[in-house]
Amino acid sequence: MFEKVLIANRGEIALRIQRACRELGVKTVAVHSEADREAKYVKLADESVCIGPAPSGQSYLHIPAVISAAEVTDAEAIHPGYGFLSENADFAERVENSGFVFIGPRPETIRLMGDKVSAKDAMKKTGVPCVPGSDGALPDDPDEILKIAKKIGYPVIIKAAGGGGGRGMRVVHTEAALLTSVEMTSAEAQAAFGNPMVYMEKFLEQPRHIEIQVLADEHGNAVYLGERDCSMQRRHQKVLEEAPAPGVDRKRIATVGERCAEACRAIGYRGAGTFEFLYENGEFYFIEMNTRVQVEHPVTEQVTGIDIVQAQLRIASGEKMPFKQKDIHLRGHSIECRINAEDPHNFVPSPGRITGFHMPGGPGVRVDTHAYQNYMVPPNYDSMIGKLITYGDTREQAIARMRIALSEMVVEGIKTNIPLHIELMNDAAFHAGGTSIHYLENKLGIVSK
Ligand code: MV4
Repeated sequence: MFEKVLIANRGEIALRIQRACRELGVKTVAVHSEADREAKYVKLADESVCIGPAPSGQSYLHIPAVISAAEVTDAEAIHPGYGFLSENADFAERVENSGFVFIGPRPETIRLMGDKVSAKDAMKKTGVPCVPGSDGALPDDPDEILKIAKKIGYPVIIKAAGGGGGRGMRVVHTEAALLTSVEMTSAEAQAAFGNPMVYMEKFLEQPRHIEIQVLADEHGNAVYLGERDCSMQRRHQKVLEEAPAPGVDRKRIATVGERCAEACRAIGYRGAGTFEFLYENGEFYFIEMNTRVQVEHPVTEQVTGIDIVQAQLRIASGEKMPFKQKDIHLRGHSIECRINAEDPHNFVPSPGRITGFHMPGGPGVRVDTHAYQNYMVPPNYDSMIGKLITYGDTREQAIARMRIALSEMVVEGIKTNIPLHIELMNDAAFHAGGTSIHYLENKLGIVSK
């Protein structure tokens, strides 16, 4: 195991990684911006380095500053967390070329999955079910494009190869609108990602967003840790996640999960990863792969008993995974509510000082947060200040515990989305389970795209 790991992130995930390191006897280096200087998790780390001013471009995204911090502190490995540099293949490459271990997949893998066309192509080849669509990027020939759409059938969706996570896409309902939509998506993709390549898929109207968590080591072992339902979202921001996905046939999960694990073996995947699927009418359709630890990883930890961040550290240090697929059993149900510093009605961020802070507890309650009484939520970053995670033998018990935990939770001085979560815990469709990706936006009265 490593002696010392640098955590190239901030907030709750920086603390989460720090805890995993500490349990493994690994020393930690926190890097922070000027805005995060006083944060408690920075003081809790064995060492800390200020890497720049508040704007992330000059701190958490500034590759030379992060690598210099690893050099001056003599860290052996760098954990990128999620967001920031976590899926930046150039960063992973520079980390390795500077003699450090990147806690994540090989840079080539990150690059392969960063290009959504090559990612889908690789997955299709290894037997992962994909959304019907164009074979790779769209050609230039307009007649060919029209032919591809006719074959798929309208509505179709045009997506940028360089996009992902909801950026750079356009739905097309008629042949008349197709070519201009392709042109516009391509032009926008060139401007936003420096890559004009676009591809086409059948547009699924009411899917759920279900993802499969995988772990793979450098010795050819790969397992899937079940699934998460992340359908409750607003403008591509997940609001609540749960595991397992309500009402999905376990045999289907096992089949798709095994395909994901097999794909990992086929491409020599290393570390933790997530296969994102759309799920409609009992079928799974791969859309993207995430090569990082995800915000919602705790619900999988709760139902599998596996510490995903520790697994990342062990895998990166070259260890063999201590479990096989037959050792992995899902038990009970877990729900995660993302707690954001924002107005619960209009979702405008609400940074500022937390004047009152009380966290819930009791059986099956987990709180992952870096916040505390008197903590100043900086305006410079994502508004998520923590995650409330409950576990129960059944979904009903996890919901009951969540309702109680939310009622106990006190965050004063700033606005939070706790009232929205309380409302969701009392929502009939949420109770029934299996709502589509459009449910929350429709409930909130936003016309979904
Ligand atoms: C789709 C889709 C419907 N059909 N692809 C949005 C985020 C990106 N990861 C993929 N996205 C979608 N791709 C096809 N063929 C609908 C979405 C989508 C979505 C997906 C997951 C979670 C939330 C979403 C919200 C709107 C649209």
